[in-house]
Amino acid sequence: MPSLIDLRSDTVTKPTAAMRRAMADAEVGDDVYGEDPTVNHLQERAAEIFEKEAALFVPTGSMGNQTAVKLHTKPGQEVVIEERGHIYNFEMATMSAFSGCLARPVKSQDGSGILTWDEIKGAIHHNSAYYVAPTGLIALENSHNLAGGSVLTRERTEDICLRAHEMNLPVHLDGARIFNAAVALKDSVANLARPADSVMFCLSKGLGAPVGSILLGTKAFIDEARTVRKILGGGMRQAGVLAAAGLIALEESPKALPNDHANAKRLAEGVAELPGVKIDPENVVTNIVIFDVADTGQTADGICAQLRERGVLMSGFGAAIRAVTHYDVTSVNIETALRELRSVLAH
Ligand code: TLP
Repeated sequence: MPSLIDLRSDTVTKPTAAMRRAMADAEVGDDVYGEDPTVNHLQERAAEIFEKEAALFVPTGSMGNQTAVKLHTKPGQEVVIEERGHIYNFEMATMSAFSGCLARPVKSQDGSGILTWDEIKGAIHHNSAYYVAPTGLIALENSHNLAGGSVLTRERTEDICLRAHEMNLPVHLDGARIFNAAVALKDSVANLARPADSVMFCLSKGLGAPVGSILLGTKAFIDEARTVRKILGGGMRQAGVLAAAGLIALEESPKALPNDHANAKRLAEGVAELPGVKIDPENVVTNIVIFDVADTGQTADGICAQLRERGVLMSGFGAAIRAVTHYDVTSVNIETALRELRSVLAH
């Protein structure tokens, strides 16, 4: 039986041979004492690449994001976020349970998931009546997962952050896939991250590490983030075995992302030709392909179940299906996935 073509997420990648070797050979120490040399090296390299003062290795993107929410806000405040944002939709209700905050979701009027300052401004409560919950944080996402991997340019990020800072509001950037955004925009992750007060990126998505994310910010912010990470149970001891794979992901994997983007584009173009499917391949600029199947006469979950029997995995999200490319997916796999999808939709 040929192996499955797994397009559910870029989180499914298996560590490369080089990552496994590095993990086996990693020098380690107790990271709760700050003594793991490989973790320290990873954090220093990440801070250098992003041109931020300091970085912290965290087990998951969710922990990195929620640590930032905790540090930027006070209980009773609101977090302004695009309505499909991950921090709001897919991190449980952690911003309320852990930070005592309420999400203030905002719809991006052009459907791109990329908010303008005017859209954000309309949702901000600043010097409002005392009985209105004040805004504590603006949360951005680049690339925007549920909006089909759309990207936030450096200029838009700068504009939003500048105006937010004029109102004394911090901005956190969920950059789980910021390396994909940088490739699509032909810009650097440092430029995309610079205006934000804090940034989280994942080593375990398109970059292919088995585990881990990084939170970045000022030295004072990261010192406090270390305490919040411990509160959340994220002090990982000899985490150098994970950081070793993360270092390879950080240094080597960005080079391969253009290939993932080309595969996603090809998939989107093929999918757009199928009857009843709605997607504009022009909007697919990174590694995420989301297409609407409401008019196919079948449900997204039903289509995904049939695809699974044919060895192709995709995820149903309401009336849409998401497929994510990554380094374990080849261009031949994309053609096979398209063939199977075409056949499922013909029944
Ligand atoms: N996203 C996962 C699922 O949770 C949907 C995926 O398969 O795409 N920010 C963004 C933008 C993300 O897409 C994700 C994971 C996270 C944060 C959280 O990262 P983890 O899973 O490491 O907690």
